[in-house]
Amino acid sequence: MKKALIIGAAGFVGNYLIDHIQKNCIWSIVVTKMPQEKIEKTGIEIRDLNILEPERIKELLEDVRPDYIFHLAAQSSVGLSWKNPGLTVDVNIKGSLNVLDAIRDLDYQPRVLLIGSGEEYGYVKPGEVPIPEDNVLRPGNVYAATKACQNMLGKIYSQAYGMDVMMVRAFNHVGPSQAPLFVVADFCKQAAEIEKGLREPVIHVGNLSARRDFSDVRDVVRAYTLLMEHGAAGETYNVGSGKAIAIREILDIILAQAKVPIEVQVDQARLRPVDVPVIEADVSKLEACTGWKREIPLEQTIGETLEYWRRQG
Ligand code: A2R
Repeated sequence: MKKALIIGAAGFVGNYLIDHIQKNCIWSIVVTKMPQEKIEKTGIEIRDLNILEPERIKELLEDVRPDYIFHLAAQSSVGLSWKNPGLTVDVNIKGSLNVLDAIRDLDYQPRVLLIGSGEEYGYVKPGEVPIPEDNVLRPGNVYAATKACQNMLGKIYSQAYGMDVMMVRAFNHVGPSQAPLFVVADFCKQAAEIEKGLREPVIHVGNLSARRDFSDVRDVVRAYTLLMEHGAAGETYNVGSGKAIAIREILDIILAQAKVPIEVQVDQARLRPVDVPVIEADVSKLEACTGWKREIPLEQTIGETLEYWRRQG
């Protein structure tokens, strides 16, 4: 039986990746989390790991000896990357390098999937959409720059040391339990609180014209496991829906599903210093390699995310 290691599994995606592997793959699962985090799952082995401690990564890998490594650990918020660029660089670049170096020291070669971001493409020109993997990278924020760097390091380690490292660029993924730092969760939380009478009937929003490529997190983790089985070393794969949608349209879906009338108010504090007008993935490489197709429509994801927030508190 193959053994999968998920580094950084206590986050939003890790939770869904564990569920997907348990239901669909005949793999044993070891996961890592930060010491202060909690993972409430059965049937998996749970370890503590901070990827800024290289010796601990080596000890863990030598002990666990995984066949497959999903590297999810990251400072994953664009907003926080403006406020704390140093931490974002440390975790997303130095932390990922620590993981790669520890894998390089092993006496065998596990398969590795480094999770990057569609944000790496940054300032995309109109003629470049949908964006293929070999598009020029023009990162527009600190988070994006660190993920672009992680991608380059993965490629370099694959070429220079013959390591079995693959990279993905995941576009926006959403679903129940995502932190309200991210736009869909933020809007759904506000809408649910308005329904409960906990706040005035006004949703506070940032830039509504930006177009982004949103997928259900369950479609995204399915792509990750398929790539682990079928992807090629040194390659980068876009993971997204292939269809950009304006944040305004997302908001309209939420307002249509809300049980009470809600007013929309643009809030200056929510406008980021830099924003990129359109990001949309070309997912043909992923589809050709794995046979993956998007399965869950956005309306369903938003409905379930709204339900999740209605159940909170
Ligand atoms: O920041 P925390 O305490 O929530 O922990 C996050 C964890 N993490 C770390 N793990 C090990 N060593 C570190 N130095 C370290 N710093 C942070 O990585 C969190 O539990 C996990 C990432 O989960 P989320 O922030 O919920 O990200 P999500 O949405 O699961 O995204 C997974 C991957 C990331 O690489 C994103 O950049 C990409 O997919 O989109």
